[in-house]
Amino acid sequence: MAPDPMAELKRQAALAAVAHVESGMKVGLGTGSTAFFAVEEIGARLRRGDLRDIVGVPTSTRTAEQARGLGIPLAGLDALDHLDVAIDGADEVDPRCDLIKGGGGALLREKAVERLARRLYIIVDHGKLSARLGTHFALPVEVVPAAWQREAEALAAHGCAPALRQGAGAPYVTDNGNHILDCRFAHGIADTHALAAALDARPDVKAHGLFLDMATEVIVAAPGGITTLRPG
Ligand code: A5P
Repeated sequence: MAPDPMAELKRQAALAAVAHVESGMKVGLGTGSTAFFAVEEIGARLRRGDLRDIVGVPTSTRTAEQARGLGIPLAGLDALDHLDVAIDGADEVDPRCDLIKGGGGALLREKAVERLARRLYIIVDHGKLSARLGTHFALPVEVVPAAWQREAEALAAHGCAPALRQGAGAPYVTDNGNHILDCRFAHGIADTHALAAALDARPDVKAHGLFLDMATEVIVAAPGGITTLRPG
């Protein structure tokens, strides 16, 4: 089968991020098709003996299963007060290195894990870059299931069209038992910090996909090679 060029870009970005992982580190393990390659590479380096004494903190049940299958020792968030690094993908990245995440539904744990990381490496292909967040990707907002309609109305007041994410014939349920509203903004999100503050203040919003001021580096893979973006 011919290699998938997009998968190859994701793999290259993942390898560049895993190069920052050293023996003895506590590592946040992201979720998604790009983070998958990073987890695979950490497993391979452990098997070869190039890395030792790694503790991984997974951001989803999917990633936990993958990491277990590769023999990566895991810990829960409760067991640690910080992580040395975390590596994860993103759905959209702006020039400030702010992100939309949560396309894979793992946003709540991703944010909880990645907040504890001293360095957060975001790995993307060049198609994820955007002048303004929300232009290309709907913003995922994780809400308490019983309150989804009220939350959808409140979100619409911010100028977006929220849609309840569907799974197999029923609303999608996250690892935390919540639903997701995917919020499409016709012209992108004008003020990401104001929107994040408004969402953070709503008790029935359990997480949102705006990851602001969190990435240390964004590693971007394009056909011409790898570039690294830094905030500021
Ligand atoms: C998972 O909830 C997401 O935040 C992913 O990290 C993000 O959607 C990127 O996924 P891909 O690498 O599959 O595009």
